[in-house]
Amino acid sequence: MPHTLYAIAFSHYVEKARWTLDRFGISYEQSLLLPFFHIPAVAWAVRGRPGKADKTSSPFSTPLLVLDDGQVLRTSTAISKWVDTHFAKQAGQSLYHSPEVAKLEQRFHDRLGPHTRRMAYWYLLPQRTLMRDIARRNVGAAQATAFGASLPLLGPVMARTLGVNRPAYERSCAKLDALLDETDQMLKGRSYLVGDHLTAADISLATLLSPMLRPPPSGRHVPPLDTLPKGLRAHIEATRNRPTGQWALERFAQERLHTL
Ligand SMILES: N[C@@H](CCC(=O)N[C@@H](CS)C(=O)NCC(=O)O)C(=O)O
Repeated sequence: MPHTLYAIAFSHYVEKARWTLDRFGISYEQSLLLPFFHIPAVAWAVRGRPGKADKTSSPFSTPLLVLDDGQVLRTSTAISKWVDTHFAKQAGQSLYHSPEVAKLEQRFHDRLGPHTRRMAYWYLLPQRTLMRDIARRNVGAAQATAFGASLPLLGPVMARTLGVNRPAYERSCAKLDALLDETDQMLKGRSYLVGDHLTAADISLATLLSPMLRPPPSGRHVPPLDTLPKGLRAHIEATRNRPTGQWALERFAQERLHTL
């Protein structure tokens, strides 16, 4: 059995895990899923023994990697640490060469990922045709059709679960702005957040920012910029014009695309 990555197909946390795996040429199969449809798939994969909820996700969250020996890695950070121990260190490219890296990774996990996700869903959830198209291009036909048909029901549940409402959206915009002020400063004159090669901190920042950046598509289908709602496009353009946005696009171009 190959390693299997359970993945909400367009999740930025999943993309974080995929980047670390792909960087070291680790092969795996993917079970590509949509929100809600991931729950039975993950429950089956962990044989009914879900993990723990954290600040940003439920006990059934993805990414989840089932290794070829049956071991289960339940979070993007656990996957990244496993890649570090078994592959990156040997290659002299440790993903965690300083304690600062893990601190930054946690900070982006808690303070960046949930906000870019909420901002994206604020614009996308009301666009049912676009949501159905994203589903159709990311997973198999049966799942996409079932998701599309359930969207009038699932959309509001997703909005409630993820706190997608105007006041929370506005708070997320302000939090993203404040975080980018910090990272713009941190990245001044640097190619990497810590040290002189790519670490888990860089991968976290670039991927968890990606809903507001729309880098070239890597492991998933992301709609072309001109098909996105105007407000979302404006956020993307603003992020791309910031030093952190330019840095992240450069990281995707130089250190992600060739790993695909
Ligand atoms: N702590 C998790 C967060 C992952 C996360 O938030 N995943 C979302 C997709 S963007 C998810 O699977 N949500 C569904 C759920 O929580 O059940 C990690 O870093 O692996």
